[in-house]
Amino acid sequence: MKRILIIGAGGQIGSELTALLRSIYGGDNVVATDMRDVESLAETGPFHVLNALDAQAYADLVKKYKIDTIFNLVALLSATGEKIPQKAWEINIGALMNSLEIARECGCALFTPSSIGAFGPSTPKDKTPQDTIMRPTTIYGVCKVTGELISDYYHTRFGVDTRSVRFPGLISSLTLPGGGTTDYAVEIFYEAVKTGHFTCPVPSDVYMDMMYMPDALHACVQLMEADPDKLIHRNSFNIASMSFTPEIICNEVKKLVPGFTMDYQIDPVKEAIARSWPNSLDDTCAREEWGWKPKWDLQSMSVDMLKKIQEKKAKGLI
Ligand code: AKB
Repeated sequence: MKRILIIGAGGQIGSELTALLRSIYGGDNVVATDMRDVESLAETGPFHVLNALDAQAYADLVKKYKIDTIFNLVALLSATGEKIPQKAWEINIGALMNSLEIARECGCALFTPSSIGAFGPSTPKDKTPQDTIMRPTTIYGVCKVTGELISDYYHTRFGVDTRSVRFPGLISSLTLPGGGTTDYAVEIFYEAVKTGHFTCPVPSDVYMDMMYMPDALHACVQLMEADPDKLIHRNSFNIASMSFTPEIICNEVKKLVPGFTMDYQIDPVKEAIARSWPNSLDDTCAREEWGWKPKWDLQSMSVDMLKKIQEKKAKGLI
């Protein structure tokens, strides 16, 4: 049975991944940590407040709980990163370097997500290949490419079991994302339920890859369970399930929420970032090397998102 530590467990991915990992490996075997005190994470297993930049406190927890697998989910996202680039580097790379060193010292496997943000304007835009040009123009992307390279280095140089996927924009009804370029694809559902209207910060024609959270969580578990002998790549795998523009998702929401309207107030930073990212990824390597196969598409995801957010509204939670 794995003994898992999650850093950044209070975020969009972590809050749901913690629950899933605890359901698979048992509550006591999954230690959740976050910068902030997140009461709900303490209800089903151990929880500690941890600043992942504090290497000593981080290593102490790994040793105390005899951890063998770390999920490093600490990150400032793309749009926030452009406001405070030095801080973004300090946090994103600081947490990663501590994770790599602790994984090396303590013999842990390490999962660190990369992103479609690792690509840039000179990357082939459609069906972006697994191995291709990576010259991102955001600090977030620079951190992600650095993360991929240094994680592969730790694997080949020190034998650390590092693994990663390039996440697209993640859509979920549980925890809101914050500071990302793809956040609009979550916000649209909340606004559709709350007010019937959404003002979109990303231009109508920009394609980006997106994924429903259950598929993203499944990818984390499946990759960390994959047979290492079958992995040709490690850091990091393209994974994909749906790609759409704001106009396309607006039309999907309109089908499900009669009277829904959307207009645009373009955020120039988000527009520049979105236009620098791929339209869609080729995920053949992930499919072949560890059996990646998404379950959700735009239509099924939209139906489920709206149902869950409507339930939240009925309970007075939003
Ligand atoms: C962001 O928009 O910054 C993230 C990402 C695609 O990595 N959601």
